[in-house]
Amino acid sequence: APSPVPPGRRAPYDEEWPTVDTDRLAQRLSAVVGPAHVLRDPALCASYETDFTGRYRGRARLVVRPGDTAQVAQVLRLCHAAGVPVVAQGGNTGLVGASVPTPDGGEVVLSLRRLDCIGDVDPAAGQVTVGAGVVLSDLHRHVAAYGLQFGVDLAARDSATLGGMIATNAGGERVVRYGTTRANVAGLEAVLADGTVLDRLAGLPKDNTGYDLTGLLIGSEGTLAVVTRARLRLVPRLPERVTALVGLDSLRAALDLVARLRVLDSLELAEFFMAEGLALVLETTGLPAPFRTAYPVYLLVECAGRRDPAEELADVLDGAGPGETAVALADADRRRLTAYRERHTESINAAGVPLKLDVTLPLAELPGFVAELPRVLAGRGRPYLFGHLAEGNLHVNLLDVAAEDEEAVTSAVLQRVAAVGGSISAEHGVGRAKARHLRLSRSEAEIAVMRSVKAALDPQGVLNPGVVLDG
Ligand code: 2HG
Ligand code: ZN
Repeated sequence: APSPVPPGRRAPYDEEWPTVDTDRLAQRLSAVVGPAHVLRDPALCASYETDFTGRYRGRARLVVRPGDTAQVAQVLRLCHAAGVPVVAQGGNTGLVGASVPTPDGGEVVLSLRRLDCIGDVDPAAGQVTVGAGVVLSDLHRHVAAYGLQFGVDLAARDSATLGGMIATNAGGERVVRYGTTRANVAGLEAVLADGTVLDRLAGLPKDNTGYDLTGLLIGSEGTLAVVTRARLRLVPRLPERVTALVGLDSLRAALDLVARLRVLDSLELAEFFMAEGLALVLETTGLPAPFRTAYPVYLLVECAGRRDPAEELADVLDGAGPGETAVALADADRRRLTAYRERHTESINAAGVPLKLDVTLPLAELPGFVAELPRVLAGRGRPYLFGHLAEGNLHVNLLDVAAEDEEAVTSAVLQRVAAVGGSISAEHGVGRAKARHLRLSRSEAEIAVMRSVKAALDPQGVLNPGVVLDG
């Protein structure tokens, strides 16, 4: 039945759609993707409507699952004509509410998961073309056979899709060596709100022909276009790998160690977590404690090279000061050490619905920020801190924040981050979670430019309204 346009939304502007008629839209979409790929049954839509922390929940007008770029273009053309907002979704592992619908926004969820083709690796170029729905761990497996690897890796590798990683410019664990997703994408194919396809898949390493559209779309969180395919840069797969876990007395000691590790060209990862987080991980997962003693801070380090990097890592760790070190070379042992860090997210989730604040701090400010945090929180919520220490990327997870305190706590923490020169979103994006705080990290002039870009690419405002830019 025709439904009224929700408050705050533009009316459908195409004469063909005097009101948003969901039945009719569903019919038209079914003709494009096949009826099996238009979901309206609440039970089938449910997994597309809630983010994986359970914090962001909405109701989709319907879920549509196109199978290729041409279908994505037709889906967008129809939604655009009907004035219906569209939320693009990949593996739905995002943490800022940018890939799920809102409770009453009437969004169509556009799932890209069926775009899961992985092309042949081009060994001469060191590149591969993938569909937006390819899952990261499938990509890792596919390219390994060519002696290559994709530089970006993260704990959600078994669900996160490349399209979502590109939309959020995902960082993850190996940024210290390979950079964020942006540095590892050579080109894109994407569909604009009105169904226009942009093809920048050639992946030419040198191509200075005007504005960098690929760079613009990376990290745009589904607000400027929908990524359908990507040309990815690959890096040599390094066969010799060593992982170490170090227990330390303080964050300052961990940072001193990072400074000494940075001189190693084999350094791939330097991650940290703290005593409270480890205790929760042990309790949830049943893993044995890594050391007999508990330490305030733990640093997880990985080095990789053509030649065994274990010796050079040992040389640096020997000077790490008081604490203990566990070193692993075999894959299974390395995975065990990594699990203490990677299983933080699920362990925190098992204990409740966390308030997640993903921030970057200048490294010199990090210990001071952490020491200040109890004063900033003033007893509101239990903090669990972990993250990517080499980049100063702190995942501030807070459990048990009362609903009425969430806004004040978020503001207080993000203001503190901005005051010491950090960023209010390191790698998870702005999403809906931080749209109203964007001014803390971006100037009025920058936000005005961002609004102009949004208006130019999506003049009807149908792509992910309320994400990145509020209102
Ligand atoms: C990670 O580093 C992810 O594991 C998730 O970015 C962080 O759960 C989080 O807050
Ligand atoms: Zn992270």
